[in-house]
Amino acid sequence: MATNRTFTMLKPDSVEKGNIGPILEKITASGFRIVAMKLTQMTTADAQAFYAIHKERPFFGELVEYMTRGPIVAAILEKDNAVEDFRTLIGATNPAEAAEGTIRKLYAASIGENAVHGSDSDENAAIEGAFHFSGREMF
Ligand code: IDP
Ligand code: MG
Repeated sequence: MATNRTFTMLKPDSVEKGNIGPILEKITASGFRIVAMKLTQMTTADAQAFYAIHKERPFFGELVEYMTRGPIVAAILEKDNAVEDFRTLIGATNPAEAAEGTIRKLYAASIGENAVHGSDSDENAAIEGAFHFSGREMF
């Protein structure tokens, strides 16, 4: 995957609250092109693998429960400086600390249920995109 791409998930709380449309509107209005996208649901094994880096953290079990409780929207996004610009657009992990106008400030309930995922590096964007999509699903 090229380094001008990032990976996102609109997490189960965003889907439950009917926020898919408003969040996608904000993403595309911010200049991101949708390269791949689908509604899907992670299994427990999927979430444990996706978040393996956090497996020793005290919130790991809670995180896996949350991320598997309903469908998500997974997507690969393209823009110059995609990883960094998307992290800016979503805001801090804790919505209480997220900047005004960011997706987490607008749509997240708490540090645990924080509406969206954004890759933290080009390397992880490629790994995470490949976790959810085959080459035939990327445009
Ligand atoms: P990030 O999503 O902003 O990159 P990470 O530190 O990578 O944040 O954490 C991954 C996810 O784990 C967060 O998005 C959030 O859903 C959850 N999480 C992080 N910290 C906490 C916490 O202190 N309590 C509960 N859940 C947390
Ligand atoms: Mg992270």
